[in-house]
Amino acid sequence: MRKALLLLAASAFALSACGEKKHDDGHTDADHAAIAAKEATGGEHAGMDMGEASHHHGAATLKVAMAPAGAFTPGKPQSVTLTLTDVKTGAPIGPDQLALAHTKKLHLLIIDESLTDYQHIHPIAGAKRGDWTFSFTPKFGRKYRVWADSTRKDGDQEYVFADMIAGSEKAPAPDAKPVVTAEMGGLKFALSFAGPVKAGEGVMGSVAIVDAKSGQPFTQLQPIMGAFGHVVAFSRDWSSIEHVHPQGTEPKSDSERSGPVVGFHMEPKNGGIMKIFVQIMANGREVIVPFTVNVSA
Ligand SMILES: [Cu+2]
Repeated sequence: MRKALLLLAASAFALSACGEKKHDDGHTDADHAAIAAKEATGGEHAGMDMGEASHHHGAATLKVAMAPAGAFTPGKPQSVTLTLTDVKTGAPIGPDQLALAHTKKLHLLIIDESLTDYQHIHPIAGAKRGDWTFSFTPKFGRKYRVWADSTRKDGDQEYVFADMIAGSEKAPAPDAKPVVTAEMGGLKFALSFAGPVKAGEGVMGSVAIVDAKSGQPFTQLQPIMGAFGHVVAFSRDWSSIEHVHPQGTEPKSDSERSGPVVGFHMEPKNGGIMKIFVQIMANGREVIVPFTVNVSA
C-alpha cells in the first residue's frame, strides 16, 4: 500500500537546450557510470567545500553529503561522490540496505535556488559502502540543493538534502508568473486543479495532454520508472519538497500505454509560488514540463 503512494519525481535535464532529452529507458545511469569512470582515472580533487550538513525532513534517519571531484562549470558535467550515512551512528548505507522505489534505490532531485534548473538523477553505488557517484551538469554557477529520496528496507521513505555550490553567482528570486500551460516534444500540456490550491489542504491536480498538431487527446504515454508520470514540486522558500502522490494505475509492462491525463494529489505545506515539474515519456522521449502555481496561504 505504501509503495503505491511513494512519490516519484520528474527526471533529469529539465533545462537542457529544449527542455527535453531523449532516453532509451528514461535513465542516465550508464552515462553517469561512464563519466565517473573516466574522471576517476584523471580527475583531481579540488578540495572544495561543497557539502553541507543535512537537514531532516520529518524523522529522517539518513544523512547525505556531497563531494564533487572538482569545481563546477555551467554546462559541463562534473563527477560527484555522494555519501549516504546513518544520521545517528554514522554508518555508511549501501544499496543492499535500501528498498527499490520506482525501479531505483536512490533518487536525487536537484534544484537551483531560482527553482528553474531541476534535474533528477540516479546515482550508482560505489565500491566503498555508502559512496554513490553521479555526474551533474549545472546550468548555472550557483547554489543547488540535492534532495535524496530513498527508503530503507527497515524504514520509511525519506527525503534528506545537502547543498552543492556550483558557483558564486547569486540566484534571482523564482519567477512568480503563473504558468499552467506548456508545449514540449510535440505535445501540449495544461495543468488544472479540482479546487483551490491552499497551504495545508489536499488538492487533486491533473495535467491534460494533447497532440500539438492535431489537438487530439494524447493516449500514448509510456511507462517511466514504474509509472505513467512523475510529479515533483518545490515551494518558493526553497526549504521543502512536496510529497506528490500519483493517481491512477501503474503500468504492469513496458508495452502499456496511458493518457491523456496525468493525475496527482498534493498538499502544499507553504503558501506562495510553487514550482511543479511533470515528467512523462512519449514517443521514446522523456519530457519534463515546468509549471508555476500560486498557493494561497
Ligand atoms: Cu529517480
